[in-house]
Amino acid sequence: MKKTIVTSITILFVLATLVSSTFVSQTSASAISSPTLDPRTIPKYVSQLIIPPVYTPTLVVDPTTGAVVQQDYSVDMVQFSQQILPTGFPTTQVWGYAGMAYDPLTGQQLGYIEHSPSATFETVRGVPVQVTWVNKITSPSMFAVDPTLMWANPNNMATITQPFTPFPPGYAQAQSPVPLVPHLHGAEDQSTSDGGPLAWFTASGLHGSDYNTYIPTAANGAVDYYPNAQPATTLWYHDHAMGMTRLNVLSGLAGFYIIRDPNDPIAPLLPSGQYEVPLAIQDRSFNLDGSLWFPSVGDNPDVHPYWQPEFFGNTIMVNGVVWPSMNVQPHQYRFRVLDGSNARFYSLTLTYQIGGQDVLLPFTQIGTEGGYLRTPATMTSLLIAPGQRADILVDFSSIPAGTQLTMRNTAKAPFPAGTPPDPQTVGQIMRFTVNSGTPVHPTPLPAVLNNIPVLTPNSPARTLVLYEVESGTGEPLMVTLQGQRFNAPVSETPRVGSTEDWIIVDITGDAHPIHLHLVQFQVISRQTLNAAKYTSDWVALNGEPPLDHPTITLPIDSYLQGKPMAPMPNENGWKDTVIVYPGQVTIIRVRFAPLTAPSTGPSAPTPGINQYSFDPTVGPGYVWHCHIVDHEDNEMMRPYDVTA
Ligand SMILES: [Cu+2]
Repeated sequence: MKKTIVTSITILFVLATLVSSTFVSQTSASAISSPTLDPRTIPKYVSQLIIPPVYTPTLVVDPTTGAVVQQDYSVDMVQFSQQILPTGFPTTQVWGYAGMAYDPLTGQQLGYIEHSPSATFETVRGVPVQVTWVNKITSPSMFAVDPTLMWANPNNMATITQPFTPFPPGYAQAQSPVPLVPHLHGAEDQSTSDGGPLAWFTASGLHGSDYNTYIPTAANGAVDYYPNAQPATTLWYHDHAMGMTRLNVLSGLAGFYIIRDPNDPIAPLLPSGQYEVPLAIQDRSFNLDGSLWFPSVGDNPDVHPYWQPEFFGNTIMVNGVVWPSMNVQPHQYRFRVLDGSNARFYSLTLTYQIGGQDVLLPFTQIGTEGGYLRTPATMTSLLIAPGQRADILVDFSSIPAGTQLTMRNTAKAPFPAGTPPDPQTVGQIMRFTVNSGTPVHPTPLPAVLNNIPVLTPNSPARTLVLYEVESGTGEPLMVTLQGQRFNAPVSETPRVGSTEDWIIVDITGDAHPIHLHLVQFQVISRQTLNAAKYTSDWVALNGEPPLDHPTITLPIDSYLQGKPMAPMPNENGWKDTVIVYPGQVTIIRVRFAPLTAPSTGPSAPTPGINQYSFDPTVGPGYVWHCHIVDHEDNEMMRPYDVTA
């Protein structure tokens, strides 16, 4: 049976190849401008969910006490094939991180594991981590590198001019070698280990201007040091190379990084072991041969031959498997949810049927990007944006055995005003089936999970504008922060120890998940503003972006409408990525000090005093950016420097 399926798919693939090559010779754009595998032909819930393995560290032990003082890892970036589509469909060539790993449930050593999303780092608060990252990608980029963007450009290729070359083949000088740089998203780390966009390195040993290595290593690698002093949470690691992040992450370069705290009073109350599962949700599109599809014709092909403002896949993948199924016990589960997609937001629900009626299963969010929420938030729908994590508890203990629950998505793309998801495809994420067994009901949680301190600004606020530059036909040409290009002089130079309000004004048409490196921050408020008037006055003051002068601030006060809105209940914690809505002002409070610093008293951080275990003013500095990686790749990222 299986063999028959393989054969017929192979025949289909051969036919499709013939058809598509015929098209390529005639109209290359139409043949490659849509994926060839219809997602409605992919059976759902036939593959079991895969739980990523865990990297095996080399433990550095204090010879006197025997205590583990550091965890060392060696992780490669490699290309391999993976069964992402259901059995019987072709495998998919992907990139991923690879290293020695073990099965988290059995503890069994699995050897050298290649998977995407890749193995998880299981780390301990207070035990620093050192990773030797090695770029072993010797094949060209799978997708069209757009050399008209500001990008890594390892070959220093000259500016390209029209007529642009269609992809494939694209520009050989841009496709290879592939610059990569792993970034640990959400980490408190020195900028020399932060994996900034210009710290890339290639398999052939070429380096970006910010390339840095904590200790000497091979030229195709870099060693990063993560102090791991911050509270227990779910971080993730992914590629961050300049102007190529959307391609490298889509290729598969992402994974979880979990920090656990042995003194965490909440963790013992939570589901663990087989009941604790990371879920990386990513959208993808496929060709009939199983290969990943990515657009290679730009929205404004006269300016950017390949760049599109957002990639939305037509298929949902969880932990590297399309539309997986998971059998669960009648027990509470802890899911660490990551939106690892390029641009797709998700509004997630859990539905099942009682008497032919759809019923929503409520669940509880206990944590966000920086750790536990102040108080648990019970909800029936979770909104999550690219880059964000949500730690949720789902109780299956009162659901009858045999019940099937579907995790669905209702978020429009682009968010919030785009197209509703097709209920038959990207409107579905995964399925849970409740096994029979003795139900185990959950342990009640305390009312307060985390004493999130109240921060008080001790430095001036910054007003920061999100501005999209459009062509005459209204198509985006670039998306900017403050109307500035990435390589304009650094304008954000917060002092170490300061607490600042960042007043983020979104005068684009879309929501943007804004992420700051180094810090976790607090969401203070959102408020509507008269965006049309603010935009016209801002442009009258500054001119049309991209600007060639420092941005002149236009105060928001006279444009505000209505009342400020409090953060959502699931935003009452430390966050590193915040959804900024169009036509709104979103205020976040950012403290350039360790998460563990007190908020009051003589030890509270003050401007100019560094409380980190490292010096954040040393090195190439940090970035803040939109985590729609397609935006980040086209100017929606700016450097920022922490200053003494
Ligand atoms: Cu954006």
